Amino acid sequence: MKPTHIEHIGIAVKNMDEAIKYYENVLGLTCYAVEEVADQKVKTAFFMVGQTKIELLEATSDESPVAKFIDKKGEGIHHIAFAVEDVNVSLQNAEQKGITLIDKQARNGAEGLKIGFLHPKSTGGVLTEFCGTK
Ligand code: CMX
Repeated sequence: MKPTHIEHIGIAVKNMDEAIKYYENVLGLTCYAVEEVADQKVKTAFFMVGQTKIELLEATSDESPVAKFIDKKGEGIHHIAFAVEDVNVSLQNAEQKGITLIDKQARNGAEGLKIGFLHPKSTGGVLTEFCGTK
């Protein structure tokens, strides 16, 4: 159950191209992938920092969770993703400990990984994601 590391930090942005410039030109990172995750109604861009990634998130629809988040709170840190061995096991463990799940079952995320979210109302206000290969 214990996460091995922070897999990525998700950051909600209004304009992906503009945001990429900051991470590349100011921080000196390299955007190694841009991918649309249709299931989540987002476009993503990834940067590697050590073994952790920065994931920029741009909404692809007004119904996207990221569009709603930016409307309410503005751009900024959207979620933290913990690397776990088995997303379904981690979701079940969290639920047994009284946490409200957004996803009862792992679903497909960016980079071919399985993902599952915990509701921020039961995690101290931090939208929390489990991320893993199974
Ligand atoms: N972090 C912290 N709190 C958040 C939040 C976030 N990212 N997103 C929403 N909330 C809070 C809202 O501020 C709101 O709080 P208040 O009631 O105090 O105002 C509450 O949660 C409900 O928010 P809402 O705007 O009414 O939105 P919904 O309930 O419709 O949805 C949530 C909220 C978290 C269930 C939804 O955003 C969700 O399912 N998120 C998981 C999926 C996701 O975010 N996908 C995009 C990233 C995908 C990827 O990384 O590949």
